[in-house]
Amino acid sequence: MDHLITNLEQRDPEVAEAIVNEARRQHTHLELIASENFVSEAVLQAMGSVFTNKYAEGYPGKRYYGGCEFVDRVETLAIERAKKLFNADHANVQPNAGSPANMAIYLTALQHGDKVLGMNLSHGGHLTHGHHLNFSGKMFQILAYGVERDSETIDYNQLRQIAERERPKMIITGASAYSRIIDFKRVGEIARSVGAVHMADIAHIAGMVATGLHPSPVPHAEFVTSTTHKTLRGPRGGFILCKQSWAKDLDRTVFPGIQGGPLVHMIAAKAVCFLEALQPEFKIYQQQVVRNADALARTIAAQGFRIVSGGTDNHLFVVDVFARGITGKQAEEALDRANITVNKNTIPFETNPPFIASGIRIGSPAVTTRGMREAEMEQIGEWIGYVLQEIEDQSRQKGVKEKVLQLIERFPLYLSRQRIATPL
Ligand code: DSN
Repeated sequence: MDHLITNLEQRDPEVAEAIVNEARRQHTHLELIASENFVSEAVLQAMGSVFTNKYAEGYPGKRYYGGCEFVDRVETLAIERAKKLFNADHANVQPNAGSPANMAIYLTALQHGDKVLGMNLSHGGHLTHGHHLNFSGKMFQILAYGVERDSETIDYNQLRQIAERERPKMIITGASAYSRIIDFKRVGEIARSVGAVHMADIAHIAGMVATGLHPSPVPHAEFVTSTTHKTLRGPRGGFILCKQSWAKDLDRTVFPGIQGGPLVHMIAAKAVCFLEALQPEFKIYQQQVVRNADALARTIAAQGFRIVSGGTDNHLFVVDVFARGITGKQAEEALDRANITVNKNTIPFETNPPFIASGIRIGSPAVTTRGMREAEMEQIGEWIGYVLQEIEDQSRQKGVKEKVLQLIERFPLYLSRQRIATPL
C-alpha cells in the first residue's frame, strides 16, 4: 500500500506517520482478535474513493439528491451480491455498523418496552442483544438464555422454557464469543411456536455462513444482521437481510428512521467484499480459518489450558486462563508484550469483573488471511502456552516476541519490506 500514502505524506506527515506505524504494527504482530481481519487493497481503494463526497439519502432509483446515478449502480451491486451470497429475499447495505443494523430490526419489529430474549453477554452474547447499559437494554425488557454449565453449549431447553413462559416479541440468536454451531432452525421453530420474531446476528460467522461451513439462519429467521469486517473480510460496516414481507418497513427504519446520508464509499467497499466472498477461493479461505482455529485450540489445550466448551467449530474459542490462576487481563497484557494480540473475555458463569475477566478470546481469521496454516498455528499455540505458564517471566515474552518477528517475515502484509524497515 506504499503508493496509497505517498500523497498523504506530503500533505499531513503526522497522520501519514500514524497510518504507516499502524500498518507496521499490523505487520509485526500476530493478530488473534477474533473480530478482526485484513482487507484486500481493492477494498481499501473503494473505501478511499470519491464516493465519500456524495450525499445520497434514499435508495437506488429513489434519492433525495441529484447526481446519484453511480451511487445507484454501486448500491445495487452491493444489494444484489449480498442477496446472492446469502440466498436472501432482500438486503439493506446501508447500516454503518452492526449496532445500527441491530437497532433497525428492533425499531422495525418491536414497540418500546417489549420483551426480547437474547443470549447472556458473559455466555458469549453481544452488548446490543440487551445489555443494561446499551440502548437495547434500556428500551426493551430483556430476558437472557445462556449455556449449560457442563457442556458450555447453548441450553436450547432453557431457551424454550423462557420463551414459552415469557412469550417474548423477539428471540435473538448469534454471539460474539461462542465457538459452537448455532442451531438456527431449532430457535426458529421455538420462535414461531410462541409467536416471536427470530433475528439472527451473524456478525462473527458471516464468512462461514456465506460459504456453507455454518448452517444459514436465512431460512429460519425473519431478519439476519451482520457486519462486513470480521470473517467476511470487508470494510467496517453492517448490513441486513430479511424476508420480503419486512423489506419496506425495514428500509424505512434504516433511512430515515436511524441514519441520514449513507456512507457510499463504504457501500462501494461492501460491494467489493461481497464479490470477493462469492469467489471459490473465499470458501477455501474459510475452510482454513476453521482448521486453523481448531489446530490452535488443540495446541493450547495440550499444554494444560481449559478451552470453553472443549473446542471450536468455527473461527474462535475462549481459553479459561483463570483455571490456571491468571486473569484474562494479565494474559492479554503478557501476550501483548510478546507481539501476540488477543482480547480478555468473560467466560460462562464468570466470577471476575468484565474488565478483568477469566478468559481470553482467540480467533484465526486475520492470521489465516496472511497465509498461515496448521503448522504455524501449532507453533503459535506453543508460544501462547509458554508465555501463559509463567506469566511474570518477561524473558519468555521477549523470547517469543523475537520468534514472532522471525515468523511474520514469511507473511508480508500491506507494506513493502523497504517501508517496514524505514521509519518516517
Ligand atoms: N466488538 C466486536 C467483537 O470483538 O466481537 C463485537 O461488536
